[in-house]
Amino acid sequence: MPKNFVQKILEEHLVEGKLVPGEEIGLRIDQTLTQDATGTMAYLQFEAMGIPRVRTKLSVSYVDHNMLQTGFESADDHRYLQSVAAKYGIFFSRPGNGICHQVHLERFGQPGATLLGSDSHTPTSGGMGSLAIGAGGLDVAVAMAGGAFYMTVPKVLGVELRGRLQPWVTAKDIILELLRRLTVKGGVGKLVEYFGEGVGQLSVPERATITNMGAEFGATTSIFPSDDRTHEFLLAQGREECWKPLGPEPGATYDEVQVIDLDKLEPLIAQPQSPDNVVPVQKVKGLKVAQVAVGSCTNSSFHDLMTVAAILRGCIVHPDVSMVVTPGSRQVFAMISRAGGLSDLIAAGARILESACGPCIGMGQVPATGTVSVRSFNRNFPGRSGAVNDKVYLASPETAAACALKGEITDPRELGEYPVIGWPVKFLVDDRLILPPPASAAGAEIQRGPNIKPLPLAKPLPEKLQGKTLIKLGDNISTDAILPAGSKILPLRSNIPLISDFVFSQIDPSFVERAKKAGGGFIVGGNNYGQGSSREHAALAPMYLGIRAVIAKSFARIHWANLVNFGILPLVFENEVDYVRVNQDDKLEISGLRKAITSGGPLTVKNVNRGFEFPVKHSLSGRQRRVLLAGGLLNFFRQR
Ligand code: MIC
Ligand code: SF4
Repeated sequence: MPKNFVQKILEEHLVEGKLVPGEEIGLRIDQTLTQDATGTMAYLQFEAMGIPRVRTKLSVSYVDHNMLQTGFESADDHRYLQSVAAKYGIFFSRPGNGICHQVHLERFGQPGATLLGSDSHTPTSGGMGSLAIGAGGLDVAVAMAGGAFYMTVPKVLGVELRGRLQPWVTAKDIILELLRRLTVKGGVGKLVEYFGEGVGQLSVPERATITNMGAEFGATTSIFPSDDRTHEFLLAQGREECWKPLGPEPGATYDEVQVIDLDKLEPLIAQPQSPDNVVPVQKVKGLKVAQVAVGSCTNSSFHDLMTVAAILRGCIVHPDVSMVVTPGSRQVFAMISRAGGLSDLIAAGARILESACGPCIGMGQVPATGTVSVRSFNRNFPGRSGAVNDKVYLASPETAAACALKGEITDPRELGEYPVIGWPVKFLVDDRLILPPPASAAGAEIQRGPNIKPLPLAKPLPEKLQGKTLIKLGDNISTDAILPAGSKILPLRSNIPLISDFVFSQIDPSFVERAKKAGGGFIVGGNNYGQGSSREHAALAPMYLGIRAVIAKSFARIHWANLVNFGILPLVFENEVDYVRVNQDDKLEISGLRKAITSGGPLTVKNVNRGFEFPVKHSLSGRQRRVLLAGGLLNFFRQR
């Protein structure tokens, strides 16, 4: 049978298991990336493995999240990361060089390679034909140590792009349309491959906007073929030697197919507070806007920012709007400056921020109370902007720029002629902010500031678990809800004892005190528990507070794997009615745990208060069951 592109890359990198949907496989990882907010943990874990040098073909450490440096913590972390990179053979992208995904696409991504990143938007590099997967820091640490990356073989969803995009309709609208169709959980357990005549129309950065935001429907990753457009991009980046033509074999098939008629698409927008709450811009037009933000790893390429600059040229941002722009990388920043786009943005009154994640992760620019913020970003989960009841809308840079000019939600097609920006034949290449690792680690010393606290480890799984249901949650709880980011909490990412005080702080400020008093307990969740970010802190911090099991209707992929890695049992209600029958403060008990986990046998939870029992299941592989018995992946790795 002719193979699709995903099957070809999986086959080439398979080191364990069989390529049968639902089975666990081990993949060889060619490249890794980390960012500072997840990287410190990943490298503490790597250090604990006692391996002298990374064993990947390429590993890069980026600094882009924790940039405000409101205290000493983040600067200390950055120094730690730089010293670790030099010691272990890792490239170090200095603060100011840009957002990890944008820079990786520009300078390191490779068609046909596997990339594992400690950030959920790692699939951005799928835009150039890498199989790029987001994971927890510990999985990335294992990959750096030369270990395989384990995942359940997903189904392959083929997305056929037909026809041509109309003026003012963009790559962002393609991915918003898919989110509308699939919802935030519709891609869980799937790999997405784009094909069809419409693919050739999209440049690599536009493809990257699409693969980036595939994270929002929970897909393991998304990928485009490596074709002439990929060649053109790599050539313009001075990296032509990386290019090879790659794609599906003629006649290849997919487990499922979605067809998108590009001609019929119109500008779309995701309403608060979920990226799948998508409607045509027309439907919400006229709504007053107080803030517009253009940037993030989704939409901050040279082309995106030059288009916004052309829209704003000679105009001024509406008096009631605060507009901010974050260029995706230093390359983009320097190029919009040389091309005059930066002056247009400044003249229009846009506030220019450094090349980093910035407001996307709540590092500044918290919107005013009760106001609408339109952002070219990828996530609008409750509270992510920094305001609990925020009203963040997600749209293309074009729609965002139209809103900035008019002061209300505006269909960009009302602006008249679409400004066509040419693609650069040559990008401005200057890698001096990327420090290659020295040939030898001799003399390299790791610099550890006082914010970097030793990594807590879980204990081996006990025979019996008992405790209270500390919290009962609804569907689609994101890791932003479990452990928020923002300028107050993000600097504590290297300090689990301190950051643990913020678990569920936005939804239930009493949670931590209750968990500490009870010495731990259970979390009960709905569907798609743990969607969004890859931050393993959303597992580590609850583990630190004594949580040893989460019982939910279903889990998001990365968080599910993170729970196992840190010794927390992810259990699934066999019958959804039992979810209704469990309440906060109910005392639960699971006995015969080690035996059941060892044998893979059935598990029953006793609700002591209400006097009934209910069955729970799990889809853990044999390897994951051994990891849990050992009390997490690090304990398991050390035992071996
Ligand atoms: C995000 O977009 O939520 C982040 C911040 O980039 C996270 C990583 C993190 O929490 O550090 C992600 O997407 O994985
Ligand atoms: Fe950074 Fe936002 Fe992208 Fe996460 S989604 S990597 S916070 S820009």
